[in-house]
Amino acid sequence: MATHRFPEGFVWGVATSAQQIEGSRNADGRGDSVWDSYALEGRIEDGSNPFRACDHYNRWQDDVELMSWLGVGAYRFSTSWSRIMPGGTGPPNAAGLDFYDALVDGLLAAGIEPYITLNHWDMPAELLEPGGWASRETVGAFVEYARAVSERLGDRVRHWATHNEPWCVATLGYEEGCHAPGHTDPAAALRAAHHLLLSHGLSVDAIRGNARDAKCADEDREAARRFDGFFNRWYLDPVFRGEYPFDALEDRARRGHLENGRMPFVEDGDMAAIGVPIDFLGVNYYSRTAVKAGPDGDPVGAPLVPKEELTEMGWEIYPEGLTDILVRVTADYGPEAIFVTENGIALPEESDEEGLADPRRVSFLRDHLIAAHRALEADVPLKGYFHWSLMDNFEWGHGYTKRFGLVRVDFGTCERRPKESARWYREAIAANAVDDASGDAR
Ligand code: IFM
Repeated sequence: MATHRFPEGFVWGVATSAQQIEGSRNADGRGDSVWDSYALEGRIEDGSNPFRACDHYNRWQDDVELMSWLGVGAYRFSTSWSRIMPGGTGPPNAAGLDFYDALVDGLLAAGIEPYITLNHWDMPAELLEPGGWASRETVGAFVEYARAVSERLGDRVRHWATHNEPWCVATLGYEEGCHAPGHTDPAAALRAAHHLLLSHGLSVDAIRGNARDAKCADEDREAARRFDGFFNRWYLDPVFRGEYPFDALEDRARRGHLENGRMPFVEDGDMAAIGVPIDFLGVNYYSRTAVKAGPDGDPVGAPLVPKEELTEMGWEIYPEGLTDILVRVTADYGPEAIFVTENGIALPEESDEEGLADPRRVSFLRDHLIAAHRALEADVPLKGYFHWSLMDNFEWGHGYTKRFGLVRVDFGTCERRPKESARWYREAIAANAVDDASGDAR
């Protein structure tokens, strides 16, 4: 049995997001978010809504205690944009800021470092009026929001991320329509992507000012390039190289997604603003995607032969991909530091009497941590790992049908109970190491 020991100071964490756990929809001046409106339109698979979720807004102290018990050194959460800027613009809602102020203090008192994400998809519903992310006005609104949060919390929070998985916001929200706001307009999705990038670049200064411190045939290879161009490089190239990937731009032009062959919404100075140097890159990894060339050469899903049963999301379990992506982004973009900001698995409700046995999550965790360790051995500047998620929560369009938590949540009573995986993770954190055979479920 080999033991994979992590470096001194490696950050062990768990992650959540505001809309997925907080609930308290209209408490203390909070306004509706685009996801509240989307749920009200009846767009969630199980007919549910995030209005109560895990009731974290009222139970955050219990959740900090849970994290202390786990032994994590860090907690990645998001601030709710619509709690802080209820109408999208105007003065911040003091009660909203107070909530996060108390949470940050509670975390720090427990020795847990807060890692904040400003946009984990819950934009104020009012901002849809001018077009949501498809409108340049949203850029300014986001910068103001980033300023307000960092002004209040920047004296204690050192780690800030602007947007979580911007591809999901732009493509799923504005092109494919399966995420809020549910639009299906590829040109709007390109605008949304640009405004997300620009608001990232323009808010970095505001935050810094406030915060301390398989072998493929050629056509399949071509399809993979196209997929990667829009899924990954469309966001990474502007941030690290100050330009959109030329090949991906040509693909979009060919598909008629540009406006008269151009992107008129890119203004002078935008790309320099987007390319402002960053301190760390957050990588969210769940699975790999295999594509092949469709009839027109564009990427379509390719069949895979998974080694084991797919997850509840229908995703393959492929730990090797975590090593690959970490090594690749290091080689291609040379980030100063990388965190795995999300990695996790949705499983069916546990069938044992207690409802707490989740052996597949244990082996998933173990295998992905070993994959992360391999990346460290390959000189990837990996500084920490955040498991998604601390607890079962509202999984967007799927409602409460997908459970990602280390901690089980009874959605009737909101009672929390650590699953076996939480106990396993706790031991790995305490040892700062993972053994190959530990928790073997197969
Ligand atoms: O729950 C989501 C999270 O909000 C963003 N990343 C993927 C997770 C699982 O689908």
